[in-house]
Amino acid sequence: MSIKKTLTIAGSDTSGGAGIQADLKTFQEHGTYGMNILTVVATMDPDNGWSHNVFSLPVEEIKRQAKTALSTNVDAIKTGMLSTEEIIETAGTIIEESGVSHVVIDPVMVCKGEDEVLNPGTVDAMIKYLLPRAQVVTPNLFEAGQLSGLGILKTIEDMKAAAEKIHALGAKNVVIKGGKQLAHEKAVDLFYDGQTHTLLETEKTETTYNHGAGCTFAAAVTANLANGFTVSDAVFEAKEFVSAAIAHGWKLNQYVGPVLHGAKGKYGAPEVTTTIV
Ligand code: PXL
Repeated sequence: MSIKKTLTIAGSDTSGGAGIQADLKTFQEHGTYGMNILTVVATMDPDNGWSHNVFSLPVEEIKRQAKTALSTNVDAIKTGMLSTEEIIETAGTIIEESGVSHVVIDPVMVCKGEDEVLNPGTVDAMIKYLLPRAQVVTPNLFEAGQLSGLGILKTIEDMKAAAEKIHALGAKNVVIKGGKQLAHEKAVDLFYDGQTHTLLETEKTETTYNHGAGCTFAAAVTANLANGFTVSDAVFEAKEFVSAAIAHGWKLNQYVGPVLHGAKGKYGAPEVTTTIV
């Protein structure tokens, strides 16, 4: 059996927990061969409360990377931080030209701890260029509220309504990560395949060391699809994988605690239950 090739179009998180670092570590843990097209370099200033700076690469350089990566016949593509409308459009074109059908869109809009949307206009660009090409889209609560136009989502019913709107925008499968933010006793995600709403639940982990969880989840879905899983099996395993990674999150410094990407392989995963709602 040949090794599957997984490609992420995303930013570098210099602190190593999120971005391409999370993606490549997660691809490796799933036995796939990881590659990347770098879009931005994110740095954090220790002299200024770890505030983020996002440096975008020129689109020409992004296209040059795409030519390299796509010459290898990749099996699945994931997107992460895309900082401008032009970069989002470029990512959409790269996906289209790749002919790859396993496409996971993680619609990153903010970094944890930062509350500004990356750039006005990026939400509309994601709707136009990325959602119609998504086999799976993995917004968090905030991102799902933005993409659906429903604003702040508070309940499972809100999440269901948002998932249906995002599906209608062209994404074939939608996973809304409620995580521990939702007022619910478990850490809950909602999976919608256009027909059925399924809740995936785990026990909440009381930790703030969860930096990179979103990227890790989407990367796990991507690798699972490359490895031939069905979408629902890919999402279920990704929930196990990220729940283990969060449960073993750790303190990198006074500002940030990343998830432990390799936790499931080392320590096993918490139980995930599914319920049709
Ligand atoms: O977690 C979102 C995220 C994605 N990609 C990059 C990041 C971050 C947050 O820090 O730096 C590159």
